[in-house]
Amino acid sequence: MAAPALAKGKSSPAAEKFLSEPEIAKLKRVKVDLVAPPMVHKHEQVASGAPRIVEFRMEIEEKKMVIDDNGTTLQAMTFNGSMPGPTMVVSAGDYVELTLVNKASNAMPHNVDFHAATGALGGAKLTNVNPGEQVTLRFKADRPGTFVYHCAPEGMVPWHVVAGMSGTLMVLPRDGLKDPAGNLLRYDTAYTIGEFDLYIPKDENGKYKDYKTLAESYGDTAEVMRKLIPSHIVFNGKVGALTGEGALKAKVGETVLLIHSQANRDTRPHLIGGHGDWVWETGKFANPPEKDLETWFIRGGSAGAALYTFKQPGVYAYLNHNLIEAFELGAAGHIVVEGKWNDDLMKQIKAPGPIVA
Ligand SMILES: [Cu+2]
Repeated sequence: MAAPALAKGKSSPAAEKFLSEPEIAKLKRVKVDLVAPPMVHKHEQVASGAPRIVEFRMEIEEKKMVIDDNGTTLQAMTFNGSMPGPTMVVSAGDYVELTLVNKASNAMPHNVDFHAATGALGGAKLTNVNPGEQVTLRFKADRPGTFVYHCAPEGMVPWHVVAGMSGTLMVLPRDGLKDPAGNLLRYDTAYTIGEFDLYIPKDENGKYKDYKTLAESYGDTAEVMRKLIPSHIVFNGKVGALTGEGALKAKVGETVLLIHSQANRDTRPHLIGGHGDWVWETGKFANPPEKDLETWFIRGGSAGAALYTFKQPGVYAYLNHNLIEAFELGAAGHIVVEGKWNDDLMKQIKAPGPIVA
């Protein structure tokens, strides 16, 4: 039986037993309603039972989105109307069963490639849907970690990805997250951040172009893409999406899991005034996490995860620490933390004042 082996945290392919279709049919089914980023749907951190089939449904929505404070627009493509798409959470050994709906109002064919899945280009070959169609894919989530998923239609892969079609699947170990000594690591809240490098074309006067249709934006966008210099780099769909009203929230003493995906381009997350207490920068939970990181590194085409327990109140910035990408191009958000200040960790001994001779 696969279940006992997985319960011990063994996920090496050699130890794996493959279930037959009748065995899979006997598994318990659970339906999960996805929630919009930066939130993550309710889930258990330690699996309470045997592997299940977890059903998800996502609708693809093409739409024009405003991506900065100057009203610049992106002819975007999204899973469920958001950038990134919603984060899905299962436990290792569970089966993901996704129904992917391509709304009739869309113009393009789409599909989905799960980096967590095995075979058929991540599922992309089995999920090609034209506008007005839907498809259902099942795969075994047999490796723990945070994994990118993204659209990957033949001949148009990078365009669909940089136009917004990516998200994260988090596969938790059945016995939960562990530090290198094997102690259980828990979080109080999980937030999901998707970082997007955008390539908005400019007209002859240097102004960003606005397109009436998705298809019209393609040629110019591909030209900008080939230069490899993004016009904007944003968290969750827009410059400032995670600031002000959209800022993430926490309390002193609270442990937060920050999931960070980048489907196309490298990034280097950093929490100003904080750290990564435990970080899986390559995002795969069977590997021991690193501790005390100032800045970590998410490879383009992956998702990573960092745990942090807040010790001081205040407004923190969470950003890509190429500071030009953060402050000029948009890759920055805020975490507003309530609680009591700790003078032992930091104290202003003398406030700024005139220089004393
Ligand atoms: Cu697509």
